[in-house]
Amino acid sequence: MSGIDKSKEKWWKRAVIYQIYPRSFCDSNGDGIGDLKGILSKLDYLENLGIDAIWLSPVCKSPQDDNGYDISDYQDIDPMFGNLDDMERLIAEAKKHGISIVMDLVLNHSSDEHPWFLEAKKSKDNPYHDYYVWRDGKEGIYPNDMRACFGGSAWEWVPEIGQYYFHQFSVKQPDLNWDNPKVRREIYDMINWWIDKGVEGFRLDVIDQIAKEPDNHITGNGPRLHEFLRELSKETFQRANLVTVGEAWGADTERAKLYSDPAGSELSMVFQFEHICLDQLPGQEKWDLAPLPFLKLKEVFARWQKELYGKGWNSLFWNNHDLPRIVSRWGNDQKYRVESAKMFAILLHGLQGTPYIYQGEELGMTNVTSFEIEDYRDIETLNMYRERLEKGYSKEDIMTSLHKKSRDNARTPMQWDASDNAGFTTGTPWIQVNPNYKEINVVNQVNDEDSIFACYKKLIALRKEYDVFVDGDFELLAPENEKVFTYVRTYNGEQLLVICNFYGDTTENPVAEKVDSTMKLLCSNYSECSDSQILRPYEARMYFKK
Ligand code: TEU
Ligand code: CA
Repeated sequence: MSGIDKSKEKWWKRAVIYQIYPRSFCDSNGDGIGDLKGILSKLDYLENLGIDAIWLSPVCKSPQDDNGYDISDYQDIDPMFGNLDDMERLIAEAKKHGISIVMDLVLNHSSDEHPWFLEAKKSKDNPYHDYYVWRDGKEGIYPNDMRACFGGSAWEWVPEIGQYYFHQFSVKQPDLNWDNPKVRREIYDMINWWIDKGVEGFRLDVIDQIAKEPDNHITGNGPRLHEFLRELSKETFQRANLVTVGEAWGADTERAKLYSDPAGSELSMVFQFEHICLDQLPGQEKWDLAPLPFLKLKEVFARWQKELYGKGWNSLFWNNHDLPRIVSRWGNDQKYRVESAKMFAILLHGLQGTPYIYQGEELGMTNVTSFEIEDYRDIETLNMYRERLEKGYSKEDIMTSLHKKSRDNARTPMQWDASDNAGFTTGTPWIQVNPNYKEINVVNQVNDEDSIFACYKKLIALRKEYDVFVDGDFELLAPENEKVFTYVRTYNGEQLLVICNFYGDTTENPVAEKVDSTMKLLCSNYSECSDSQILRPYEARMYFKK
């Protein structure tokens, strides 16, 4: 059992959350797509790992244009994943394992197949018309030059009514109009319905984009954003002791303090991306590959740790379903895969905030470099491929970017064992399994004390054991050191010292003098740690003293 008393206020400060991408986790019926019954069959695995909650990527009814981030019925389950009974069973069974279900709320947009939109596009005076964002215009002359996130114009022409609708993502994801109080009321009722079903938290998809003002070219951080969030929270989340996390690409520390204000007026915590975007140069796209500025990475983490201390709450993550795998991205997924995967875990789990583990991260799953363009499924990837070819990029260049940054790197099936298709399905998987599954899988790791899995399990348990993980302050050590990420946290006489060699060569330990015999080694990624002067490739150590 997770060991967290969830009746306590702010229980999520001590929690570790595990993200499941349902279509890639476990398939129970051989149709090649993961489903709710599949998740149900893996609750023992998750309880053994020790996590406290599952963030479930969307399972509601959806045409699956963006793998469920395009919802056509917020109060039903997509048949591909099961039905409402399965969902209720999952909520109840997970609870017995000490695991809360955190649903993914996609509130910025719906599917164009949602009944609201089907009505809205019938006529300008349809009662649902104002549920979406429309502008008059002429075919071929867009209201303005705004671009959609997955390529093309953000405006789509509907000839029947002579208007354009606004979509920040794909054409099949029309933006909801939050300025309309009826839309907000519908959303609150829907959320309360899920709370009544026993859901214990919500992740809010692109929540910083709901208060858009296309006439002013505003997408993120619109003027009414925090007004909407406070109302949303008051009408729904504040009824129950939930965990709520807002995905906010555009949040800085000042905004994060609003989102996660300790008084609880908006959300529990913010999920922001400043650290993870550092290998993208200003004004460029993520596909334009750039090296990671390591000193900047340390500065960014340190700033968030310091600024939010006592004033807000952050999420801690390296991975999710939109990001490439961290061992492949900033670590070494060959010779030092195990060492570097553990280093990332130790570095992150010593920080203040709520850690998120994305499925397979606890095994050190890697990017998939064997994919040809035909193997990809993600709408963002496929659209970008077409656009860049048209712009004259070489196929080779594009494939290099995809192997490094495609969202499908995170979406290959979970690797359970060495049997066909990694034990994910008995059928044909909707997306191919990473060919390295015979080596990297659950069965190989779950009973091995030296595995990446074991390292994650230990780190999760430590967060429950020592208060310094939750409440300790933060000081970055050796900020100018080009190889080592090291910091110390202190709370009530407890001290936590973390030292990580971020690179694949041996380096001097810049804080060797801080390690003395009074310090207990809580966690590390090499079995023998007697020499405190030298750090081996990707060596990471976590020390504690009281
Ligand atoms: O992601 C928000 C988002 O901005 C991403 O699409 C991001 O731009 C992209 O992944 C970077 O490459 C959320 C969901 O997490 C994502 O899966 C959805 O596609 C998107 O919203 C639309 O709902
Ligand atoms: Ca299935």
